[in-house]
Amino acid sequence: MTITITAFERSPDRGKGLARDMRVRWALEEVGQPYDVRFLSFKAMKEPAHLALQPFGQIPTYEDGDLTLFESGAIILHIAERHPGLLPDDANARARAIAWIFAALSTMEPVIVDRETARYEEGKESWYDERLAYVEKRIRKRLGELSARLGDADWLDGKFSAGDLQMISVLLRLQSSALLEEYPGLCAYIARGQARPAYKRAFEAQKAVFLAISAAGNSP
Ligand code: GTB
Repeated sequence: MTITITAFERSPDRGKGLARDMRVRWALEEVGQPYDVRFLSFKAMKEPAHLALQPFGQIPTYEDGDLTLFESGAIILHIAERHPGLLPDDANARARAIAWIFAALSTMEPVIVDRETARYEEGKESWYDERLAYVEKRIRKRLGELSARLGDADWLDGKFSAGDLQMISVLLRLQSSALLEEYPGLCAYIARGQARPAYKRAFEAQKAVFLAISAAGNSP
């Protein structure tokens, strides 16, 4: 049975690959697993059929036979554990790669998402610029620490792993800001991830959805 994931019918990122289905697509491409995508409108995401799969009414989800998963981190860990290619065989190296998945999601992503939330929800407030300065200070702290750990290495711990996939996906959320430019080592790290054939296939697949909608005169 083919794996099915869910994605936005009309992604607000207009094909930039920033929604979290991109991470799942990338992981599936890395391990060579074919997949189908069920596209959801914002309305359908909040209806009972989807809420039964994803209690928060979000994408992505993952269905494979009788297994349904939500949370992109759990999905990527599952894919990496189920198929060779994204986690090392050595038990300790494997544990460290998994630690990097968690670091991406629970240490890096919250401060990065805080910047987006501040812009959407507080961007018009008189104190927004001051708040943004604090938010960006927290992001710089984490980027500096991550950059120091990565150093001159290609990947976070030996070979490319699901930890790098998750970390690069999280860092890409900063693409629209100038913050990343202050960390050339991280820019090169992201570029290495984006140069992977699996990343490119995943990116083109999600972009094709936006292009098809635009061609039909239905720009998101
Ligand atoms: N913790 C969950 C996971 O990792 O799976 C979070 C899932 C999540 O945030 N999903 C978002 C969603 O469904 C899409 S990815 N949002 C709709 C809703 O909550 O009602 C987040 C996202 C959305 C849009 C952009 N963008 O336009 O650039 C980037 C990222």
